[in-house]
Amino acid sequence: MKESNQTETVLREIISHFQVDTDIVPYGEGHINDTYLADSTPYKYILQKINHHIFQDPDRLMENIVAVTDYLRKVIEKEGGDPDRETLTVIKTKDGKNLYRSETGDYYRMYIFVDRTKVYQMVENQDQFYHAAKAFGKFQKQLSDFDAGKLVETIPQFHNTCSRFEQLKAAIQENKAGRIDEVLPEIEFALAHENEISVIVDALEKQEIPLRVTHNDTKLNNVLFDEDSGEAICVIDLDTVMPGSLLYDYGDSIRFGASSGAEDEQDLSKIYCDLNLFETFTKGFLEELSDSITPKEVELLPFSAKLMTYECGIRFLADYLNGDTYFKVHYPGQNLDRCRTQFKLVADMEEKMTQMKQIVKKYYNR
Ligand code: ADP
Ligand code: GN1
Ligand code: MG
Repeated sequence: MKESNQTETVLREIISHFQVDTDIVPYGEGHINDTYLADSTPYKYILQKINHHIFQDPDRLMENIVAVTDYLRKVIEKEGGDPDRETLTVIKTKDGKNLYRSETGDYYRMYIFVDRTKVYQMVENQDQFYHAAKAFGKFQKQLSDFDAGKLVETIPQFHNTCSRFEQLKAAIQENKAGRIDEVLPEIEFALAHENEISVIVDALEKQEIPLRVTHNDTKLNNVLFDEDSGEAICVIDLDTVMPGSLLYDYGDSIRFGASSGAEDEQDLSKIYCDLNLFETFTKGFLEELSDSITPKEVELLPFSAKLMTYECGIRFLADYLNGDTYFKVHYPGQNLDRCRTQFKLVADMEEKMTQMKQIVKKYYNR
């Protein structure tokens, strides 16, 4: 994709405020921020325009990220790892800030590009997903003693499925984009699951499961794989690192990575929850966290996969009804396609719940 000359000029101006001098091209497949690769080999950087409609306090957001990555650097060094490759490194602006605010009011940040790594939009083999599980499990372990009080909630109630349900109801009520008649079966499916939406929220509130520092957006494309070893070495996209539940990270990983197809696959006959992938991820995740995970969390693992998938589905549906204002879309019905794959996965997981529970038991037998 080639940026227009005008955008190129703007980006060149933006980059002149950081301590680097390079060319820039659009990069990656995230749904939220605008990402660019700034390449002046051998030095490469990631430049990102932060979506400040979603992240409304970019300064505090960057304070979170700097606090978390500084902490991780020390842990990684102690463990004998390479912090430049195993966590994100923020590049400051020339005047020593974590962000550059452009004249148009946009916020830009820069990271070291972790070179000789790969990102996958879909799992290509079991081994990859096993390594992703280890990476997300390890990430949580490395942050287990991090003072959660230092973190702001960058998006309040991010994984509160009850709030998400209310947002869907408001979207249905308002019908802003006039699309309600197209999505009646999806609305019916969403509303029929109301009795389950509070399970994790309630367990947290009653302290049946602990609040931890979690990533909250554990998609496969938010982890970088080393090109040589094939191992998942660096967890990225740290915008949503906040106090949360381990179940969010596990559930969201399964939602995306254990699906047999792409998030926006239109042929729903191709979409199901792959139990081999489910098992592989569960194994890797529990290997990393077996010392700290609680029995109640273990009990809720299979359900969390279903609930996180459902939650994402209702978010896509609400965004479709609102006129695609949150998630980036590349064609008009993409959010609806995404919603449908998520609901197909939920229905499939419902059928496979007994097997999913058996698999979890196999890797946690205390
Ligand atoms: P979004 O919030 O929009 O998902 P991400 O932070 O996940 O944005 O970045 C989008 C993509 O850019 C990632 O999936 C990955 O391919 C790439 N990327 C981001 N940061 C780095 C980095 N430091 N090194 C290498 N690639 C990166
Ligand atoms: C967004 O930024 P990205 O593409 O990694 C979203 C996640 C959703 C995901 C669905 C901040 O993730 O919550 O699960 O899309 N991130 C935010 O693919 O809303
Ligand atoms: Mg991302």
